[in-house]
Amino acid sequence: MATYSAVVLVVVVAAAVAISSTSASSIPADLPPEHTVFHGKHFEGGEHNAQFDHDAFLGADEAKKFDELTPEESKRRLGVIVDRIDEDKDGLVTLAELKNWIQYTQKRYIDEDVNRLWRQHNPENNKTIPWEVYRKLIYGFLDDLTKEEREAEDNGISYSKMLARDRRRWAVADQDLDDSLTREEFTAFLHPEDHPTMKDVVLKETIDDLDKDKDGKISVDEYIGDMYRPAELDDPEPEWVLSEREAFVTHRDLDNDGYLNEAEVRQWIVPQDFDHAESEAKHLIFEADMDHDEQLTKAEILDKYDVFVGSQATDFGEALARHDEF
Ligand SMILES: [Ca+2]
Ligand SMILES: [Ca+2]
Ligand SMILES: [Ca+2]
Ligand SMILES: [Ca+2]
Repeated sequence: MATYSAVVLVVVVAAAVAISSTSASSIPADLPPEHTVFHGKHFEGGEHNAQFDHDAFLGADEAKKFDELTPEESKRRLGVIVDRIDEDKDGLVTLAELKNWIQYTQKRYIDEDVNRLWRQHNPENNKTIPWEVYRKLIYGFLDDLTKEEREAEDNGISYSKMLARDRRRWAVADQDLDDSLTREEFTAFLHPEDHPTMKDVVLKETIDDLDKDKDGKISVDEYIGDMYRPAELDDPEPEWVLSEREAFVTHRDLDNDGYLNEAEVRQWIVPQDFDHAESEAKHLIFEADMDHDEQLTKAEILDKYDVFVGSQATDFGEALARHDEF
């Protein structure tokens, strides 16, 4: 499990940033794309989240299309993709080939996402989008709300806070300080996870989200509260939560003062040498490599097609599992 926990760490940024989506009921559907584009947690409640792998392997848009397919059609298309991944056409998919593919799909996903939003926010295709244009488009409705409505909090998040957060992220993405974003700057704004210059602001956003009592440091309960909330107050904590508490003490709180400071959160969510695509490629090989030669044949991949892509069958399986609970 050691490799996976590293993936969870990076994804916690995404989960923390996406907190606003948990209060989505009262928020217009077209609110800030950057609060929703992040993918979900790789492991949630200790359960493996297959959707995370599908998104990494296909890109989120493409993964959605596969969810509509029959298992047969899903496998057929996966077969075509495997032939593309196998760059040297030797019939085996290596770690390097799989890693290249994952990087390619992620880049394609980000390009398409930015293209779509760029057109939407800038229909005349000007060189830049000024802050005021973006603010009016996304937060213009705030002008008609009362101060109380703007500051009403749902799970620690209010419209005012979302606006302030976007404003801060915008300012960091704006490299040439003209308060307008070029397409490149806008990409950093929407997808800060891949931009070294955006690391600090993502770190700040994560700490803001986790630090519920606003004392500037993350207690073990704040750390756990982001991943787990008991249904009833006195419910005993499941095993995985107890081991997360232990991980806090042994791996996260490096100076053993009982809290995570900024440096410790940074080390946790943006470790120096962490490679998302490589870690995901290793995970997929681990899941499908039946003969343990650390490469995948097409047969091995198609055999575990539900690990790589979705289909109606997976949804059907989930529906059945849910039905069993009742
Ligand atoms: Ca090959
Ligand atoms: Ca600019
Ligand atoms: Ca705190
Ligand atoms: Ca500490």
